[in-house]
Amino acid sequence: MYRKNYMNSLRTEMVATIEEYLTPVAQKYNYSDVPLESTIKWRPMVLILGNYSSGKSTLINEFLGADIQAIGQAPTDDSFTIITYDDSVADTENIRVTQERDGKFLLNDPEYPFEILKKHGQRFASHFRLKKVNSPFLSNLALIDTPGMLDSITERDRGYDYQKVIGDLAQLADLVLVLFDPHKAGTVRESHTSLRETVSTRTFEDRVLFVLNRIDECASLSDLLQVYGTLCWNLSQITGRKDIPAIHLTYSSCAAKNSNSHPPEDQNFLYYLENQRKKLKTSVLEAPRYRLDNLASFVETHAERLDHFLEAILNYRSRLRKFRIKFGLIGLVISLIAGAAAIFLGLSAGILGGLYDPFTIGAGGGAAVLCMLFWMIAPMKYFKSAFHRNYLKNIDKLISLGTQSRKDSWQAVRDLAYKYLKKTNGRFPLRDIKQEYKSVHKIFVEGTHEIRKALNELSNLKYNE
Ligand SMILES: Nc1nc2c(ncn2[C@@H]2O[C@H](COP(=O)(O)OP(=O)(O)OP(=O)(O)O)[C@@H](O)[C@H]2O)c(=O)[nH]1
Ligand SMILES: [Mg+2]
Repeated sequence: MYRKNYMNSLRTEMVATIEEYLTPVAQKYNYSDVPLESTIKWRPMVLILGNYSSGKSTLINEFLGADIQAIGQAPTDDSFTIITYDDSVADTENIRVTQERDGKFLLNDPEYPFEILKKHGQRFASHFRLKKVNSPFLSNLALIDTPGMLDSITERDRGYDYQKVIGDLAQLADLVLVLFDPHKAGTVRESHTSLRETVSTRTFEDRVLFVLNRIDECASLSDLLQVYGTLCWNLSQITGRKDIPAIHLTYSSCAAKNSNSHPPEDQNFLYYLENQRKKLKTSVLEAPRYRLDNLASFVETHAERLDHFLEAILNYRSRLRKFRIKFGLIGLVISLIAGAAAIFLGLSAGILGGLYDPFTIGAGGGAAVLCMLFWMIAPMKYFKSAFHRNYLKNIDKLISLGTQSRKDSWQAVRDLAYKYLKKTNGRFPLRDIKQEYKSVHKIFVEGTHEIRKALNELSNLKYNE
């Protein structure tokens, strides 16, 4: 209970930090169209991907404790279904769908974080829906059932970009389950690529769980080992890594009873793997904890990017100031020389009386002032616009790119900085930006440190504490 409360208050605090410090800056500079917190303030989500008929819906029904999703041998379900808790129904015995909503509603309701999926169009909207279910399993998380992956030729007929939808959903999700079955243990290259692109490398290992499902369909242990070997090989090819990710080996004992034709003595190995299904369920129930990690990296990533954006803009101004001082001094020296030259010429032409004559001093001073005014109007303006063009062309010079992390985050806001400087022509309210930089920088440096400390404390608490 203590752990749960601790997690909830940590979550609320992080969302409040984003809302108060990051979103106003993000929206002001067009870093994000929607409030940053809108994608993460809803409940933790678990995305379930896999080939068609790999057992996604069966697994979900098992978690929920009722037949909520349709199952079948052929590609059965071509919809993305958000399955969430209905806390308005007190009864948790007779588990059922208590409410259904269609895609149009879901994509437009600000209560849900799915507005970013609107861009996938009408066809996608008609394949997107929400089910509310009164299963206690859902009390702290939501599940997303997805249409099975097909081969890439058939994928093209869906009428929307399946890979991109998966990518966007993976970005919203706190945990992603990728299911394989023994018959198709290596045909998810494309989906894996889109996962790799969207799930940040920092959290990929923790957030993506691979599951080899339906293992009861392996005729014997050696058959299973062969399938497992093929899957490991394919995954290492896809991920480009030598180490093999952990793979849960599971099956549905209920579905197995109805379908299995293998002699039981050849399938003794199943006995040793029975606990894997339970372990998988425990990992899924840990989604709220993953949400905290996810939130922490969310704060870190966006604070870092906004920090670098503002840093670049401020650097532009401080360099412009130095440039102005330098060229002002040059102008002053030239003006003084011009004044002295005017005195010298006047004296030698006999127009002026003597060196200490007030008229002589006035004429020299006047010439210097005129020269300075001219300098400020014409050459200075020209050099300033050359300065501006130069920095727009070499915008990377505005920030030091010493580490890979700085390079990555700068890459994400480089265009934004370019557009902002171009639009404002280098004229912007400095005091406001300094203030914004101060608060974003504080979150970036101290806030993220505090969050990590709290997460470490949390990991020291026992699961049922
Ligand atoms: N033997 C066996 N059969 C299973 C297992 N899990 C699911 N099945 C069966 O496999 C078939 C497909 O299961 P689904 O749960 O519909 O698979 P899905 O991944 O949701 O499929 P799509 O929605 O079409 O992508 C059904 O007939 C299930 O009964 C399992 O662990 N073992
Ligand atoms: Mg299904």
